[in-house]
Amino acid sequence: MAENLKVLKNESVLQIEMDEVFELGNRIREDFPILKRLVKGKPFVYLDSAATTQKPIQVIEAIKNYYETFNANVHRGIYSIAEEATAAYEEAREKVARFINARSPREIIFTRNATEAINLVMHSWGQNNVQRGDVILTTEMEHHSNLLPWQILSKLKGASLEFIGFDKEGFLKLEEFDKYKNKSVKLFAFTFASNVLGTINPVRELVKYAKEMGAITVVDAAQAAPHMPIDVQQVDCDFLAFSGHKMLGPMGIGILYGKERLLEEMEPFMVGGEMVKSADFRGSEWNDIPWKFEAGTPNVEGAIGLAAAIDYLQRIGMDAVRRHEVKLTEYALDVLARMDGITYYGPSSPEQRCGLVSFNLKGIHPHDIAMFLDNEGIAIRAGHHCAMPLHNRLGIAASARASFYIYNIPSEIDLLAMSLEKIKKMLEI
Ligand code: C6P
Repeated sequence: MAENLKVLKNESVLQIEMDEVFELGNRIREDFPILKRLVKGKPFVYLDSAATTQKPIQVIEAIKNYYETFNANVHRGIYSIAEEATAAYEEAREKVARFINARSPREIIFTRNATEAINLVMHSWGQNNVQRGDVILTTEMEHHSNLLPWQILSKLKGASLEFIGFDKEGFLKLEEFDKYKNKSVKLFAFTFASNVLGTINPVRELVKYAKEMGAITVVDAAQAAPHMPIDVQQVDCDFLAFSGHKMLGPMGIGILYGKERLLEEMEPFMVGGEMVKSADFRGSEWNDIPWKFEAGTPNVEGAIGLAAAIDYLQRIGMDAVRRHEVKLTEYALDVLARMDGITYYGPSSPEQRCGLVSFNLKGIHPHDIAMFLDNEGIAIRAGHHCAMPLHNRLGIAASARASFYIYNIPSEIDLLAMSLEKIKKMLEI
């Protein structure tokens, strides 16, 4: 079926030179078995990678190989396959550390997902460092995962929760930081890239603002780590969270990066097996970092799958991944901007956004758009994308969202555009 999509190249509704984008997308599509299936009898067009990405055969095989040849619990057994499993689990940690240029694998904690990583910071750092009268600062463009934990912490501690707003183009209003210069801001939590607006925030600059205020930084990189090179030493954030399933890896594995000094000082998030050096009936001595934060049997399969995903991405190169998405986004914005009745949200420059476009079509609810598109074999997301306050700020209840990854090609955007035109014709809008 990938063939059908390739053929469309010459029939593009818009003639933009996209050879590089076609080349990467077409070259790797073969690695993704799911992209060969039909949906409703049509070639499957997957435009929901911001929710979760599809998995290449190399990741599926790595997990299968683990279960077929060295499945065992880690850090416990002293027999061969347990040592092999432990080595693979710890190698995955080293790979993640290199992927984001952490100083040491000790700064990498395996969690279930980005959500759990942020909750870990809220419990283990926030509960012991935030006090009555302090300010917890975040932004108006956060996913619920980087908002609700701070709502809870501010209530528990009597701290005030404050927000940096965004302008009409979807950029943070940096001048609003001035208001907080003389306040006791303890923590600034913000998204690297918005899952609705697509905006890529000036992370290095935001970290600098936070430092000037004496606040620690929590960066939600769920929509950034899969899509562009990230260097935590250069960004200089204190914590950074992301999920494996949004970057070709399996579900149930996520990452919390934390600066070693902070992790050393923090109390564990959960307690139980694995995370202690010794225990007696009345007390226990915590394990070293990062294991202090990994209570219970970890997701070994997830770590191994994530390592295979990182290998895959690095073979392509994160710069090439980013270039591919910028071009696809440029193409999508161009196509959508030419259509009557479409409003899209976020920056107009593809260089300042990640590979997703949220939009509305006048006269039709986003859920109906998504249902209609499903009949055409096209998967997009519709709703509030777990960012209800952001949608309130935009003055809308919901949006439709098309999001892209390395396996997408411009002809899929053409199909999206043609199907949207069909909806308009059918509904006479
Ligand atoms: N956004 C989306 O369709 P988890 O669920 O923990 O893997 O990721 C949470 C999360 C945190 N921050 C941002 C910016 C996100 O986009 C997400 C996940 C998906 O937009 C699922 S709601």
